[in-house]
Amino acid sequence: MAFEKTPGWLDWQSRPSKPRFVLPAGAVDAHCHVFGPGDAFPYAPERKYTPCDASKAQLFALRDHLGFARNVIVQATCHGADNRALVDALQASNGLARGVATVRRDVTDAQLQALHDAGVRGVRFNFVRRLVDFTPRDELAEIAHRISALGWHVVIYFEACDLPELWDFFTALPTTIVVDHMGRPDVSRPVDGPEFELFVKFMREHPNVWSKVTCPERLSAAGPPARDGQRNAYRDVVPFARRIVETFPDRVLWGTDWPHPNLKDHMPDDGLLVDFIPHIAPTAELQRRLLVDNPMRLYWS
Ligand code: 0GY
Repeated sequence: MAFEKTPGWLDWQSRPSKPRFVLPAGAVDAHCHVFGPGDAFPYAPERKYTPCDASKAQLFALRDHLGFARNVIVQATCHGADNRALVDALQASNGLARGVATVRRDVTDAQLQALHDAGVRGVRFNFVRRLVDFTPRDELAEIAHRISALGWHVVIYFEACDLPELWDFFTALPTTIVVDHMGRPDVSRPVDGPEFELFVKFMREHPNVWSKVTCPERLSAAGPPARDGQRNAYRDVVPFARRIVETFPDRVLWGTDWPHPNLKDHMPDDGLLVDFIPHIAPTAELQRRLLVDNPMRLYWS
């Protein structure tokens, strides 16, 4: 089936640079996606965007090019709760990929077990309105209780302004919780201002909450990097990510977010994104926890 991309869709860069930063052995790209290919794995009817294809082989080639050893592949909203592309990638990874799926209330125990056998270790609850339709909280709570029996966690994606309203729901979840992209802070606001303080409090008061310190290209208010200053890109995100890494070194994850859905201004060079890591995790010890120890504990133990 041929799919037409959303108008203005930016395709991922096919020739990313080689990072200067050498990743520690065993590093995990803990947030990335596969899209289709649509011919084999059709995009979901309820999707809010139609991406370019981004296959498992292309993801694994990027992994090797950047120097990662493993991937955590997160179900993207363009596939809805049809996890076939995700499962196909996990099964082709020789155990080098784990997954985060999307499921609905009607998922059977046998289907959950099959996802587990393929390498799924979490479900994603998405609260970003431009990406998904509303799902009743009682449905999500029910799913969380069912997947907790498998030892899985819940990945949550929300905008910073929605944290106050979602707080009680999140803090009642019975599993480890992993927040996508630091809860999407507005980085034009102060790092010690009320909005980000609330996120820090969320993590401080709830030891089951982890954060991905991901997506500087998505969060940066400074816009796309200048051609001649690329290695200084996204610096306005550094204080936010570094604060989370240094305050909660055992509960942070990092990922490329390849193939970077829904970016409007520019498509990042994944090599440059890897070069961002030492700015937010400045010591070898912090880098090892962020890139190896934490994801291995959450996804491979
Ligand atoms: C991301 C961010 C986005 C999209 C999705 O599943 C998705 O469609 O996660 C976004 O548009 O902000 O983490 O890939």
